[in-house]
Amino acid sequence: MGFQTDSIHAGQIAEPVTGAIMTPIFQTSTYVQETIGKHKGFEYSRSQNPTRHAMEDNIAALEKGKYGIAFSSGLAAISSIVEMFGQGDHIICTDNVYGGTFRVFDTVFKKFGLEFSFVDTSDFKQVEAACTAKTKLIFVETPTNPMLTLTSLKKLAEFGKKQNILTVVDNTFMSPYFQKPLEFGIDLVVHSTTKYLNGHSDVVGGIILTANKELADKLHYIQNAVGAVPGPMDCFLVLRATKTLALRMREHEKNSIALARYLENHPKVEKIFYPGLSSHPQHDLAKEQMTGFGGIISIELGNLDNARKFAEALKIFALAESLGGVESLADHPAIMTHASVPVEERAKLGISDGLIRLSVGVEDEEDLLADVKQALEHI
Ligand code: P1T
Repeated sequence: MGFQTDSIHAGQIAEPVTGAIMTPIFQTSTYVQETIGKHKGFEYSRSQNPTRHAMEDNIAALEKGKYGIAFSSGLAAISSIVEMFGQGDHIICTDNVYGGTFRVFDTVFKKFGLEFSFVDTSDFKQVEAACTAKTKLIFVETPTNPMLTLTSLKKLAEFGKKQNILTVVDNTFMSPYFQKPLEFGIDLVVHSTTKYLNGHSDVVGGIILTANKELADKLHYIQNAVGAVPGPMDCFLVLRATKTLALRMREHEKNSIALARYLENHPKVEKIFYPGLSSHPQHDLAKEQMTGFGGIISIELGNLDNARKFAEALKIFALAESLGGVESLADHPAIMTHASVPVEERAKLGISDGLIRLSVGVEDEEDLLADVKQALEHI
C-alpha cells in the first residue's frame, strides 16, 4: 500500500461490537477473564492495550517494519533500547544528539557500567576508531538535533552488519514520510512521537520500530517489565495524527524551503543549516537517503544578544522547546534543549549562544516569512 493509505488504514479495523470506524480509546487498566487464565489476549494494560496496539501497528507499517513497541516518551523508548544491554557493554553514539539523549546516556546509564563513545558518526573513520570488542550498539541521529548533520544510512547498515553491531536511528526529525532507515538495513528505528508523528503538541510519547522478531520480543519484554507505557488516550491522539502525517510533512517542507532560501541571503544570518539547501555540505547525501528535507532550520545569529532580540521579537513563532507541531516554534539550544551538553562539547559541535533552531509549522508561508523578516530587523 502507499504511504497515505497505510497512514489512514494500517493497524485499524472497525471495532467489532459497534462497527465504530475509529479505534476506541480503551481507557481500562484491566480485562475480565472468563475463568482463571482464560482471556481474550488482554490481561492488564501495561502488557496489552488495543488502542496502543493499533497505533504500534500503524507506525510499524509507515516505517516499513513489522513490529512497533510504544513508550511514554521518546526518552523512555531510547532508554528501553539501552536496557537490552548491561555492564561492560559499549555503545557508540552520534556526538550531536538531542540533549536529553546525551544526558540519559551520560548520567544515568554510565552509572550501571555501560560505556559510551560520542563521535561524529557522519565520519566513519571516527566510528571505526571508537569500535571495541565490547561495542554492541551504534545509536545515530540523522539529521542531528540541532546542527542537521547527516550520517549515511547505507554505510551505517553495512558497517553494523559487517561488525555484528546493532544499529539504531533516531528518525524523529524526518518522520517515516521523508526517511525510512529500516529499508536501508538499519535494525531499529526510534521516534519521539511527541514531534511530527503526533504533530499537534498535545502528547509526549515514543516508539521503536523493527522488522526483526527477536529484537521486538526483547523490547516487548522490556516494555512490560519496566513499564514506561503510553496511556490509551495518548495512543488514540497519535493514531489520529498519523492520518495527516504526509499532508503536514509536505507543508512543513514547503514553508521550510521558502524560509531557508530567504534566510540564506539575509545579512544578519551568519550561517544556516538546512539539508534542503544546495549549500548544505551533505545536500547530495540528503537527496540520496531522504525523500524530503523536513521542517527544521538552524541559524547562527552571532551572539546571545542577537539571538535574544530575534527570539523576543518573533510574533508567530513561539519561543518553546520541542518541534514538529503544526505551529512554528523557535528554540535556543544552548540554554534550552541542549543545556545538559557540556559547554566545551557544545562549542565543538557549533551549538553556540547565537544559534536559534526553528521548527517551521504549517501556517501561511507569507506570514512566517514576514515574521522572521521583522524579527531580524530587531538585531
Ligand atoms: O521528549 P521526548 O518525547 O522524550 O523525546 C526525546 C527526543 C528524542 N529524540 C529527538 C531527536 C528529540 O528531538 C527528542 C526531544 N527533543 C526536544 C524536546 C527538542 O526540543 O529538541
